[in-house]
Amino acid sequence: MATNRTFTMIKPDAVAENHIGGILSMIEQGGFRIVELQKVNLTPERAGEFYAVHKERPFYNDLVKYMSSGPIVAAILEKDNAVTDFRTLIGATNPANAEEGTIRKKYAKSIEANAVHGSDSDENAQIEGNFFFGK
Ligand code: YYY
Ligand code: MG
Repeated sequence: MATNRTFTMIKPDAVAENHIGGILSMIEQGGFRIVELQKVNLTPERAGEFYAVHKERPFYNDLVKYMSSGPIVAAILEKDNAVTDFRTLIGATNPANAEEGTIRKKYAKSIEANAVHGSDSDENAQIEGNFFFGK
């Protein structure tokens, strides 16, 4: 079951600029079913926990500040090959390298404010989904 699901967040800039609808539309057009959906604020503590894997990276503190700067939208998505196909749909981390037709190409403003998160493995998809939606 886990292999059919991934986890995403629409990040603070994209939410603030009224791109929730546009991004969810691209997700649905991409063949994903929205299984769970929630608009929520992350405290710096929660954002830090979510990105704990990047704790030692130079961008960590700024990332935590950014991710707790305003509401985000968290969602669990379903599709065959969800994790891989969703990483393809969102495009490269740095929007300068994101391909035409990807969510980040269209909506990302910078490597930090890059519009969306997408899980990088089935295991993390499950962990990250549970982080917001419980078991
Ligand atoms: O999985 P993905 O979001 O594409 O990138 P990660 O390498 O996991 O980094 C997580 C998050 O950190 C990224 O979406 C933006 C931010 N970030 C950054 O601000 N500066 C970097 N040089 C690398 C990543
Ligand atoms: Mg990542």
